[in-house]
Amino acid sequence: MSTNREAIRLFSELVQLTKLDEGSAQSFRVRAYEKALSALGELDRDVVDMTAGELAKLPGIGSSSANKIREIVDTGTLEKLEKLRVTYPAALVELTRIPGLGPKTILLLRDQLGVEDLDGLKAAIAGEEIRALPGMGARSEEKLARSIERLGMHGKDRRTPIAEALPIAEEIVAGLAGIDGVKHIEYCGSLRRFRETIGDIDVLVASTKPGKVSAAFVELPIVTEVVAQGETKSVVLVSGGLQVDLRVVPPASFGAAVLYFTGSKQHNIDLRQRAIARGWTLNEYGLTDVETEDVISSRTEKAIYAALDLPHIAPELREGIGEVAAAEAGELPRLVEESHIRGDLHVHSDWSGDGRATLEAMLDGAAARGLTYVAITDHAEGLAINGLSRDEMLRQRDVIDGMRFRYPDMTILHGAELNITPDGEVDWAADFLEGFDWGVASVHSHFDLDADTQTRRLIAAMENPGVNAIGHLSGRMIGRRPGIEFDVEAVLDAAERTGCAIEVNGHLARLDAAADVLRRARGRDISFVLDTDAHAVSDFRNVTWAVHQSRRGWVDKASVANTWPLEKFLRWVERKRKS
Ligand code: DGT
Ligand code: CA
Ligand code: CA
Ligand code: ZN
Repeated sequence: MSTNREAIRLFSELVQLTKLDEGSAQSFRVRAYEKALSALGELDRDVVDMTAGELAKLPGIGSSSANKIREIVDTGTLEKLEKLRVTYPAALVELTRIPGLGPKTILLLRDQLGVEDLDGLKAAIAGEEIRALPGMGARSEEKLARSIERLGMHGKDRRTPIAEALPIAEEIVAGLAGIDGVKHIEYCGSLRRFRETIGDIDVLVASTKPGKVSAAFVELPIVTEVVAQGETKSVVLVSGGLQVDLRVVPPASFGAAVLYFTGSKQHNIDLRQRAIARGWTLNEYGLTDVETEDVISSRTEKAIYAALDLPHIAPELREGIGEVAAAEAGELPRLVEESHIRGDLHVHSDWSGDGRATLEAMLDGAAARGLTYVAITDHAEGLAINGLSRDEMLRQRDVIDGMRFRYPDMTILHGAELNITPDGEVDWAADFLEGFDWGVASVHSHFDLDADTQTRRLIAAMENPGVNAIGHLSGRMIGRRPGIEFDVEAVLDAAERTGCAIEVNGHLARLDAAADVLRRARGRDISFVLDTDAHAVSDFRNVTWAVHQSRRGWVDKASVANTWPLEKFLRWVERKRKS
C-alpha cells in the first residue's frame, strides 16, 4: 500500500498549492481534491491494482482525480503538481502556516510587495508596508507580527508539527522494510518520544548489509535532496524541507543505538551517570565495562535499563525531567496501553457537516475495534456550519435506538459535542441536555479572549451537569493556531471539584490537553478520557496518539475513565449528570 501513501502525500500537496493558485481555500477544485484525498485515506485496496474507471466509481473521487491517481501510479509524480511547485516555491508555501494569512493575502503580498518568503514578510512588516495594502491596516499588520512571534517561525529553528512528520517517518520505515539484510527499523529522536513538534526525523536500521540500506534510502520517492550519504550515516531532505537522519547499525547493538538516538539528550546523560557510578560506560554501541571492555548489554533497551537497575522507561517519558529518579523510586505512573481502552467518547458521523462517514459505518468501526462502549457526539447547533438542531438530535437519537440491537456487545451512548460560548454557556438548557447520555463541551471560537475570561469560560462549562468532559481543552492546532490562554491551576482545581473529565484528544494536529498541562494534574483527583474525535473510520487510529499523549503527560491508567469496566464507567457518567 506504499503507493496509496505516496498518492495521499502528493494529493495533500496538490490541495495546498491549489488553494494558493486559486487564491481560495473553498474553490470547487480545492474541494474536489480534498474529497479525493479523504477517499484515498479511507481506501483499503492498493491503488496500483485499480483502473481509472474503478477509481472514479469510489465515492468522493471524480474522473479528473482518478486520472491523477493513475498518473501517480504510472509515473511516480504529477505534472500539474510539478508546475505548481515551480510557481509556488516551498518558502512561499510555508507562509500558509501563519494564522490569519490566507492564500489571497499571500498572493497580494507577492504581487504588490514582492514577498517571497518569511524574511521578506518580516521586512515588509518592519517597513510598515503591509498596512498600505487594500483591505489591510495597521491592526492586521500587528496581528501578523504577533502570529509569527507566537508560532516561533524563526528560520532554522523552525519545527515541524508532528502531524506532518509522523506520516513521513512511517513512509520511510515502510520503504526500507523489505530491503535485503534489514533486521529492525525504528524511528527515534523526538518523534519516538512523541514531542508535538519535530526538529528532524531520526531513523535507525539494524542491518547486516548497511550499504544496501543507504543506497535505497536516498532513492526513496519522498527524498528531494541528498545532503550526505555514507555506509552508516546518511542525511536527506524530504519535500517540505524536513531533514531525515539515517543510521545503520549491526543488529547486536540495535538496543543501545535506539536508546541513544531516542534521547532526550538529558535522559541519556542521566543514564550515563548511573553507568559511570557502576564502573561502566554507556553510548550508542552498548553498556560496557570500562576495565575489561566487556559489553554488558546492547541488544535491547529493556536489558540495558535492567542492567542499570531500572524498569523500562517508556520513550514518551524520556525528557530528563525526573523520570530516572521516579523509576528508581518505583514512582512512575502506570501508563495506559491501547488494549486498556474500552470506550471512545468523542465520535462524529456525517450527521454533522464535517463528518465523513455514516453513523452505521462509524458504529461498525467502533465495534470492529472491540469497544465495550462508544458515544456518538455530533456537533450541536451553535457551530453554524456543522451543528445539528434540536430536532435533528432527537431524530438521531431515534435512529440510534433502532440500531442498538445490531451491536449486542457494545453500549451506545447518545451524546453531543457542545460549543462553549465566551460566557461558558453551552448550546442548550438543562431540560434538553438531560435527554443525552453523555456530553463533551469544547471551545470552537473566540480564541483571543484574555486569560481570565477563558478561565471563567472553561470552569462554567465544567460546572454544567450536562457536560461530562471538556474536549480539546485549549483549542490549539499545533503549528497553526495557538490555544486559548487560561489559568491551568484554576481549571485543574475545577476539574477536581466538579468531576468533569479532561479529554486527551488524539487528533494529531490537536493532542490537547497539552502534555505540560497533563503533568500538572499529577497527584490530583482528576479523571481523563482518551478520545479519537473521529470524523471518519480511519480516524479511529487516533486512539494510538491519544495513548502516546497521555503517557507524555504522565497520566496514570487508574484516572482514565474509558479504561474502566462498563458499570463503573456508567455510574461515573451518571454521578456528574445528576450533580
Ligand atoms: P529534535 O530533532 O530537535 O526534535 O530533537 P531530538 O531529540 O530528536 O534531537 P536530535 O535529532 O538532535 O538527536 C537525536 C537524539 O540523539 C537525541 O534525542 C539524543 C541523541 N543525541 C544527539 N546529540 C547528543 C549528544 O550530544 N549527547 C547525547 N548524550 N545524546 C545526543
Ligand atoms: Ca531529531
Ligand atoms: Ca537528528
Ligand atoms: Zn469533535
